[in-house]
Amino acid sequence: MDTEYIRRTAIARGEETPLANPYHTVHFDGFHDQARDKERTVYLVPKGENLGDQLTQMDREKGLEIVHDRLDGSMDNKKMVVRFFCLGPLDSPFSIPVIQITDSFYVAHSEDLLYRRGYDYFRRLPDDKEIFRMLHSSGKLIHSVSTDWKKRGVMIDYIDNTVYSVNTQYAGNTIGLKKLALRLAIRKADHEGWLAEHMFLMAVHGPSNRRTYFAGAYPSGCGKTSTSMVRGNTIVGDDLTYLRILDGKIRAVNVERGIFGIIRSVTQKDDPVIWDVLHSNQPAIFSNVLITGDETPRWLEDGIEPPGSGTNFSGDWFPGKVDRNGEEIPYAHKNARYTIGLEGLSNLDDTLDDPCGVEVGGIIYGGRDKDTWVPVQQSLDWNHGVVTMGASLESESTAATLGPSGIRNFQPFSNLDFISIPLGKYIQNHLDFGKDNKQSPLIFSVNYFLKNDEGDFVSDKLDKTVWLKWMELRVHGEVDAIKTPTGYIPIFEDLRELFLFHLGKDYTREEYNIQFTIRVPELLEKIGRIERIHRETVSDTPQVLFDILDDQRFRLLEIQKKHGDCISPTVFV
Ligand code: OXD
Ligand code: MN
Repeated sequence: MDTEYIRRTAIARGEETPLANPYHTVHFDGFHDQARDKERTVYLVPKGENLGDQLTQMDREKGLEIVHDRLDGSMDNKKMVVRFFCLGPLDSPFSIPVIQITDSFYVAHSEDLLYRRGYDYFRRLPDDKEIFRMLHSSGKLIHSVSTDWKKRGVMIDYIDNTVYSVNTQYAGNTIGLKKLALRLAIRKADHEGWLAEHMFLMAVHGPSNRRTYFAGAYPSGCGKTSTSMVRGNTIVGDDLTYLRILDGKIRAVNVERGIFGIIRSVTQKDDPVIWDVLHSNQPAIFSNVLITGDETPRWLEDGIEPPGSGTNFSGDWFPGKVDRNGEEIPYAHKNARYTIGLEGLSNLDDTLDDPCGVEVGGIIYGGRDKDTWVPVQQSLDWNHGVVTMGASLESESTAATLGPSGIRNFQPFSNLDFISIPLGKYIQNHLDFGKDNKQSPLIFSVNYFLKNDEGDFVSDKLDKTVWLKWMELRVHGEVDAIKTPTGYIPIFEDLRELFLFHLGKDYTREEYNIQFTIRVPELLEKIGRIERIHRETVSDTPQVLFDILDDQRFRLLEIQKKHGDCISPTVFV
């Protein structure tokens, strides 16, 4: 079988190492190659075109020259792997065929776990079918690791539907079907009137086993995978979703069939489904974890006593080991990952391969936000959700991208890293998508990271169970809500019941008041930030964005006059 050949060759070439569990391998990326490199990910733009100040771009001809030069000879004496895949279910209105060429058997092996095989599908394709093309070279390797990382680059040639990735191995930079194809898909979606999104897709199970599908956009490392895995529900996908209007309804599919997930803080208690898969006979590739003397993977915050030694991305590791700058090297990287197929998950939804996808009941936006958004709220309507939730999403940076973590960044739709058309146009596409649709999904925002004045989180990791169940009931009009200047928030008694039923927790009015207090000064500052970014850097922002932000500012100022800066939810009842 191809897959077995690919896996064995990855091991034989030292790109992966077998572990004690015969179904597991580990892959290490270079010390400087542990996350997505945003700065060196560049759109190649033909003369006369400009994608706007938010996107990194360069002249197409110059870019092609650079990338061809870097590729020249970079695969000498290596084997070329050519793979055929399909994004989305096969033979469906969502399918996009993709050819991947790579010199990395690790990349090919990862794609086998993550994507739908498409060789036969390719053979059936009409000659004029649009195909995405991915060309990857890890470049020069020393100890199986890309060494020319200073000349690393991801170049997106959208004119030719081709993405080049050179001198890097980290999967977020190299797996063509993941974020590289997403950038091409966003352009295709723009031309064809659908949406390609950085979203999970899941069924939230409501009363009488009703399944209501939600798509959720959270920046990398902000709880997207863990939300899609919340107990008592079923998962369709954790990262990439295509949405199309079919027969007047917004329907969606998972682009992938596997998970390339952050492993940090996966524990047996909080993430039992993933934990079980990672301890079973399902094939898995671990990356940038620590491997102990008995060939077992360990990751940060795994709920077990930290290891005393092992091998990690820095070589032999021991407690107190420091890097060249004197910084302590953790035993595993914060952005260490696992790569698995979805088929082993006990909570997999049975619609995964449905060619027409699932009907979407709700869309959720969530970021790492310490001081503005309440834990959950519903937008006033579609446009209000697109503008004040999707287009206003901000989040603190995480280890999924290179650079410092914890900095508040503009992260519209959690898709900014991948948007490949001018941002204003992308926002307009979202506005248009829900426009004529009587049954458009409801739009919600969530925030798992809100803190109190002492800097402590005001909600618990497991509380997202309740926020999901509340949103599910809202989609069916089965709970009321309280209208505030920023959206509809839950009624205390409903949450109290849901907490008791789903978590056996005695939810208090005091918790509710703290969590759902409207923080007027912070919200006004946020409006100011979003408005400024658009005025200064997004020349094609639709006017309606400014109007909706102005209205929200007005509502907040009015209420501030009457009730002050911190407004308890009881004020609105
Ligand atoms: C990912 C990412 O790996 O968004 O999914 O970085
Ligand atoms: Mn992602």
